This record gives sequence, C-alpha cells and structure tokens, in this order.
Amino acid sequence: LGLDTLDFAVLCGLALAVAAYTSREKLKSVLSPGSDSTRVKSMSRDIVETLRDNDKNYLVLYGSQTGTAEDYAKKFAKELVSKFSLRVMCADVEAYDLENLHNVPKDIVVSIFLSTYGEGDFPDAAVPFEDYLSGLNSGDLENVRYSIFGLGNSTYEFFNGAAKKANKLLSEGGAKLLGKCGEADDGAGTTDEDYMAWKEQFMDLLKSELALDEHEQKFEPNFEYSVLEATKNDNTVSLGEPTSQYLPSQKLTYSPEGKQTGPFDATHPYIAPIVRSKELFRCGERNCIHAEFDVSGSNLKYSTGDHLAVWPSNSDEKVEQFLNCFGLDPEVVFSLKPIDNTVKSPFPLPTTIGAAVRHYLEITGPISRQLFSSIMQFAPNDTLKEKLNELSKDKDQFAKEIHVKYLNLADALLYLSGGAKWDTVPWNFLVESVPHLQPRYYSISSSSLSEKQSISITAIVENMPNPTSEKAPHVTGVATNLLRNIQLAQNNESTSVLPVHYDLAGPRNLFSTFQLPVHVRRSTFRLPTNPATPVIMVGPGTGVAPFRGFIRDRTKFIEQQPSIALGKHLLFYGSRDERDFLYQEEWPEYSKKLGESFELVVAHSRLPNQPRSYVQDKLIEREDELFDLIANEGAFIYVCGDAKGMAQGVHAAFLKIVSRGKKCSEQDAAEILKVFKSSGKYQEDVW
Ligand code: FMN
Repeated sequence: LGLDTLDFAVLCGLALAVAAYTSREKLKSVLSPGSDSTRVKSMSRDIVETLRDNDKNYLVLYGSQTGTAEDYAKKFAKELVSKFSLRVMCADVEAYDLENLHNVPKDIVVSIFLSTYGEGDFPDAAVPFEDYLSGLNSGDLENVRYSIFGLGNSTYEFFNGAAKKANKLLSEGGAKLLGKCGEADDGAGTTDEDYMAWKEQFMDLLKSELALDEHEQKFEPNFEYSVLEATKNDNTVSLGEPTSQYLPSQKLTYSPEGKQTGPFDATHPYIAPIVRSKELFRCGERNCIHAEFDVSGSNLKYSTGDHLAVWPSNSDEKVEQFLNCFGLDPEVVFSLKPIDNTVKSPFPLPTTIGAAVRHYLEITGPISRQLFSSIMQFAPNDTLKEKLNELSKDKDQFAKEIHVKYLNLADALLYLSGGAKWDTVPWNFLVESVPHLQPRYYSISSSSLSEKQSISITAIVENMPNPTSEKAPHVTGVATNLLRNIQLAQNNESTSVLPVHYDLAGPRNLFSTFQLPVHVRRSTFRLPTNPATPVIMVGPGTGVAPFRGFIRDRTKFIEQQPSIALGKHLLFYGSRDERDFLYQEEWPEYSKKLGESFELVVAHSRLPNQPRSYVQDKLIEREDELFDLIANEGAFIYVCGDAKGMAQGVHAAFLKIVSRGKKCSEQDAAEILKVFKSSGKYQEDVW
C-alpha cells in the first residue's frame, strides 16, 4: 500500500476509526509494513546470569537515542548505591539478551528509563526490547516488579509513547508497577524537575517495599581509579581521540587514497574535512554558519532529510575554568578499571585529565539538583555543604539561584564559594558523575541526489548575552561556537572577538586542518517517492535546512528527468527580516529550474512599521489552496524547526485549514492530522 496513493477520504475514514479506538500500532503495521524488522539485532548476553555472576540485587535498564535516558538511568543507579548500598547493575537494553527477564529473581526490582523517538517510537537500540515486550503473554512476568520513567517531549503527538507502550505491555505481561509511570517533558523544559519529583516519590516507596535503610550519600565508585606513570607521548594514551580506533597504537586502516575506512556510525565517527564554511548572516550578536563536510572515499552514506551528528569538544576557556575550579592537573595520565563486568569504560583509556575534560565531559550543560546533593559530601567546608543541601532540596531556590542564570557546574560552585577552589572533590567522582559529552545533531541541508559526497549543515551560533549573571556573561553552545571558530579560521578572519576558543588541531593533530568527527543518523524525514505528489514545507529559521536539501533534490531530479512533471512544492519560510533571510540568493535559482512547481512564501516577523507575520499566518492566508492540495491532491506536509512555539502554531493552523475546509469540528480535524502523522503524511523534525 503506497503512502502516496492514500487519499484524503481514506485518511479521514481512518481518522474516524482512530477516534473510536486509537490503535497506533495497528495503523503503523498497515501503513509501513516491515519498517521495524530491519532494525532487529541479535543479542548474546544473558541478563540473569550477569546479575548472578556479579552479585547484583537491583537492575536498571535504559533505552536511549541521544543519551538523556542513559544519563538519568546512571544517575538513578548511582543514587541507589550511595543512599541504600544496593548492588545495582545499570545496562543498555541493547547490551543484553532480555528473553529471560521473567527469570530475574523475585527480590530484584527492575527500573526502566526509556526515551521516545520518531513518532512515538522506541529508540533504535531498544527496538528488540519492544519486540520482546510485544511478544509477552499474560502472566509471563508475574514475578517481576518494575518502575518506568519516560523521557519525551509534549510537543510531539505521541508524548512519551515508548514508555507508555512499554508500561502497558509490561503490566499486560503480569509485571507489577511500583509507583507511577514517570513522564519527563523536554518540551516544557522540565525534564530534570520531572525526574526529581518522580524519583523522590519512587525512592520513598522503594524504601518501604524493600525495607531499605537510608544513609547519608556516600560515593561508591564503579571503577578502580589509578594514576599512571605514562606520559602524553605514549602511543597508547588517548589525548581525546573520539574512539580508541583513532589511537596511533591501533593502526587504523586507510584506503589507497589515504582515507579512513569505516564502517562509521554512532560508535565510531568519521573525521571529515570541512571543505567550505561561510557565514550566512550576522546581525548584532546573532550569526549563522553553513558548513560543508567532505565524505568522499569514506563510504559514509546519507539520504536527503537525515541528520548529521557532530562530535564536539569543549572550549579552552571552559576547560580552564573547570580545571581551576577543581584544582586539577591536566597532565595527569589516569585509567579506570571497571569493578565488575556490568560496567564499561566510558571513553578511550588511559587518558589525561586535560583530554577527558576537553573531549569527554559535558562541562557546560545545565546542572541537576541531584548532582548538588551528591557533590555535597565533598564540599570544602560545612557552610558550603549546607548551602548545597538547601539548594538540592529546594527546587524554587535552585531555579532562582542557578538555573535561570544558566550557570554550569564550575560557574555555580565558584559562585557559591565566592571564587574559592573545590579541590576537595575527587577527580574520579567527577568522571563518574558529570554527564559525558554527546554528539550534536543537525538537519542536513544538502541533497544526496545532488551532492552525494558532501554533507552540509546550517547552524545558528548559540551565543546569548546573559545579563542575569556576571559569572556567565555569555551562554555559549559547544558545537556551534566550535563551527564558528572553524569558519573564521578557515576564511582567515580573526577569532579574537569570540567569547570562546578551541583547540582546532585536536588530539595529535587529528582534526587538522579543519576536520571534525561526524556520523550520520538516519531519519524518516523523506520526500514522497512520487514526484507528482504536492509537498507543503514549513521551516522558519534554520528549520529551512532539510527543505533546502529537498528542493536541491527536486532540482537535480528535473535535470536528470526533464519530462516528468513535478507536483507543487510550496515552502513557507520565516525570518525576522531581510538580513537573516537564509539562502536568499539561492531560491531564485531553484525557481528558474523548477518553474511553477516551486514557490517560496516568506514571512518576516520584525520589519519596521509592518505587522509581525509568521509562517502560520501565511498558511492561513493560503488556506483554500492548501486544503485543496491536502484533500484533493494528497499533499505531504513537513514541519521543521522550533518545537514549542512554531510547530504548535503550525499544527493549530493546519487544524483550522482542515476543519474549515472539511466543515468538521477541530476535534475531528485533530484526529485526521493524527492519522496523517501516523501514516507519514505529516512529518515533523522539531527540537
Ligand atoms: N518525544 C516524545 O514524547 N514523543 C515523540 O514522538 C518524540 N519524537 C522525537 C523525535 C525526534 C527526531 C527528536 C529529536 C526527539 C523526539 N522526542 C519525542 C523527544 C525525546 O524523546 C526527548 O528529547 C528525550 O529527552 C531524548 O532522550 P534520549 O536522549 O535518551 O534519546
């Protein structure tokens, strides 16, 4: 059943059925047969055996796409150890064979942390877990007690869809839920507080369920920490290489052209040269970078609409601040040996403290209250210990003093201590407690049809003046400022005006000159296969990135197959004014090539003496035409950009368009759009 051929009437019919009984899973299997089967991987390790062999009495599992669920699972596991001395095993659901989860001893509670991806889907690596849960019979898990905490975003239709589904399947399988199914909401920016509220309730319940004794938090390391005699010159010591394959001692294989050979993925990035970078606009403190990565010879493949993951490192200024705050010597070479088989080395080891702070730790992100409560035991004096205690318990005070001021860990601690060092905090505690640096994902703005060997991204540089804090006068994004430094250096412009600077050469000159580790993440954001199908794209700001790719794709297609007629391709773009109008010189070129089949509709929100106009206003201005495209010509709708304001406003506009066009209630229109989303006719790439 081709999606392109599903017409509006059929979808409306489906919507009514959905209104009567929503069964997204059934729809999914009708509309996209076999889509999940390709992701199933075989597993080898036995979870029950591992628990027994390592003498564990508590199990924490996580399924995570970009590390948030993993981070919370690990924090949670650490707190169980440090407060209740439980012997906790914390594992990725993908790392073990869960087939015999029902054999987990009765006295072991299983806590699950699960994020949601795509449209209510499980993270890629957790799809075998979903399959396992889906195959359960009633009563299979009657011995199992569990808790579940979902990581999601309420701007998505299927908010915490994966956690809700897992919870339903677990309870249908007879497992007993302890507490409530937690639901963190990234969309409201409350993930950390949602977690804290859920965790506090759950831990109280757990205390009585397992008759646990609570004691003052005491750091129990997962690794044996050792300082080595080796120096930076030793070939086996990592200086920040993204994976150990890049260490000189590993002898990576190269193609005859001198390119690294893959395969490259989320566990092993490709070090890609940035062959061209330019500033798309600069307005006061705001600017936007276009960067092109050359992937020729690497076998790294992408499709138009995919995401590029860029592996960043921290800036010189933030690294220095962190090292100073904790009184750390960057030259020290150390290693970590897992205390048992259930923990894995977090990054290439041995390494230096300096390299770990620069390349492997997330030192500039927002801090969680929980980190304050666990760092408290190492406070340099009782006054600071008490202050941390207060802040970790009082969410309003924490928000007022720390969160709204955008303080990172070092900013916050130095602010509390009046600038005095926190050299009482052990380095191995920091390595195990500070989250690890994650790749940053960007919607690809090039077309795989038009430029197979080159991947471009479009990024607004995050550099926000912060009047709330003298300690952090600028809030700077890690990867976007790195890209900005590269763009200026590559174009022989001075970087001295920038708030942060980077070691662009990288470990052992691995990133020289102008290279960065990257991998491609597949997405479901795809043009309809039939080029005659009309396409409605809504992408203000850098949300236009994938649509530049889409239009370049269609331009190339028409060049190759001029006799084929394209459907209407309408792009709704928005910017403040003419100055931040992205790729403005390119659109007329595309219009020339695509003729009437392409139209760009622009909304400017800050033109002098003009009323503010947003993409959703432009949609309503064209409502009859849009309804006709959707209802009679089977148009596909795509939305990319800001999840909170824009995507919701655009959804509300389409609700109006469908309800007025079809003369039905907005509730019925909402059901229709829901089916559109399930069937891939309304796709979102929002953040
Ligand atoms: N959250 C939801 O609740 N429902 C969704 O359908 C959903 N889809 C997403 C799709 C994409 C492409 C992205 C980037 C995020 C989506 N989210 C959705 C939000 C994530 O679940 C949320 O940001 C979560 O904290 C990520 O956790 P992770 O880093 O462990 O994967």
